[in-house]
Amino acid sequence: MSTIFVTGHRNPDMDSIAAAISYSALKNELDSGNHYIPVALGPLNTQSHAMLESLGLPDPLFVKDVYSRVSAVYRKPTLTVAPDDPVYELVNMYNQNNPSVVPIMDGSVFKGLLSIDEINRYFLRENMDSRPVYDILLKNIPRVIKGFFLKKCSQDMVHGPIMVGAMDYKVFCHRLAGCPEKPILVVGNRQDHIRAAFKEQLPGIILTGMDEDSLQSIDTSEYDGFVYVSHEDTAETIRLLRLSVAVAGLLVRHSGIRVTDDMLFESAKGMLLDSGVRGLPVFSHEDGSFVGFITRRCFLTQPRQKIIMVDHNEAMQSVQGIEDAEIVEIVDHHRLDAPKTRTPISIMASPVGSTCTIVYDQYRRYDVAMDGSMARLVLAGITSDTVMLKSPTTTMLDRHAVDDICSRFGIDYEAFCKDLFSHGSSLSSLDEVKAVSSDFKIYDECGVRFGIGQVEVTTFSDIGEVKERYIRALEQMKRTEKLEWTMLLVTNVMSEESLLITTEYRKCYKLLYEQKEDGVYSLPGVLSRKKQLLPEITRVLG
Ligand SMILES: [Mn+2]
Repeated sequence: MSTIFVTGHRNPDMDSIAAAISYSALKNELDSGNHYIPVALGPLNTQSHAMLESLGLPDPLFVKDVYSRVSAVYRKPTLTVAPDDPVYELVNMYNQNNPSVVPIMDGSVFKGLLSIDEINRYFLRENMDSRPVYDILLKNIPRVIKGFFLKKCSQDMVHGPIMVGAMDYKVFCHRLAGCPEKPILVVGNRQDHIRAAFKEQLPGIILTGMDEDSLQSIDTSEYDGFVYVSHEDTAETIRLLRLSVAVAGLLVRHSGIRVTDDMLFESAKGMLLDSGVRGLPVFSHEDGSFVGFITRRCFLTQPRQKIIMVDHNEAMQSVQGIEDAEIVEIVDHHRLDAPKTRTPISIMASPVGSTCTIVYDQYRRYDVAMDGSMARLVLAGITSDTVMLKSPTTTMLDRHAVDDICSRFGIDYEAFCKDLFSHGSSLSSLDEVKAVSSDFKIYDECGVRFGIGQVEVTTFSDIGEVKERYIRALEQMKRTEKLEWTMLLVTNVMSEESLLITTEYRKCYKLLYEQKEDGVYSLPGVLSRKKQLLPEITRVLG
């Protein structure tokens, strides 16, 4: 079961939002093996927001990017050890489960990561030239060696090499005297040896092969070290004693490499490979807490977010990190300039007036019934993109889809349009800076850099009272973008005409449009910036 994002383009319009939601619904109906989620790459415009609200539909999920991150690959630990745990337990974990790494946790605090390398290093270090010296936690001895304490000492930990008292008493005394460090003694039932060890105040004595009677005769009153009675034989006692060292002692200090769960897949992979260790701990980017670890195995395959592109097909217009994603389908009505895909995919592209028209056709093709809100949403997408079927991009298929939806759901199309565009509002209700900048395009023609914004309204009646502040916003835009000329095409979608608000420019007098007042021209029948206004501007500049 994969989660597949269905996304429209950046700066989403009504068609993108409606297509993402209605196509997700269709796909969820057709394919129960995956979960399709409509997403938006930015804030919704007022039209889309109002439409979703009136239909009682939730806003699509906002997605910032789809880069592959550590969060998708790191492992949560199933096995952990405490700093004091004996190496014996760690070795058993490796024998039973062969984990890649095992975190040392002091309660909920992360202390370090252990791997088979640290265990190997411990045994290698132990078998170097010089006689090994051990730090042995008293509490670990009964955890590893079957037996009991005859006497505990005041310290929690003892330090020293291990020595066996198997030799002749005189030799033993001589050896003991020659020891640079007092040893932990492992000895059988040899009363002379034991008394000498007490006298020398060795850090600890482990007795092997003792019966009850012999134990009775041992007087520990003058001795400061510990006495442990092992139920194992001497060889086994020594083997286990070496494994009762605490795992914290195995830890090697790391170089301070810090991996967080929001890190990019490729950079974390590089960090792990460069580090030369088997695993690196991963911390939450939010609160810094330890969440898990990464090993090489985590990077064998890159997890890719599956996405369906609707109402666009170019990477530039799509979600950030699309290069990391897997495009599984495209549903669109724009020119084709799609990214290369790794596997064959479905592309439903057609030069119709809106992507929602293609979605409508897909519902018909698979014989899936639209419910009332999905039908109205699709209708809104078609209506918005074709400007109520008036735009030159409108095709028979768009008209047919509108007719069919309206008749099946008893929708009064004129009233529907009025309602949809009523949220386009008037110039006085808009913020002039946002109105100028939200859909602003910069052009360079005949050596002149200029910009044209476009905004949709349902009335021009307030132009007189707002003209000055819109011109000020255009002047500001001209300065910030270092342009020579800035304009705002104010389109009345109800009456199919536009006004052009413009900054002062020496060639304005050449415009063929009727000047209504200073800086405002009337453009009857003009709806498209690209197809209608731009050619006139280019002519004036030429
Ligand atoms: Mn569209």
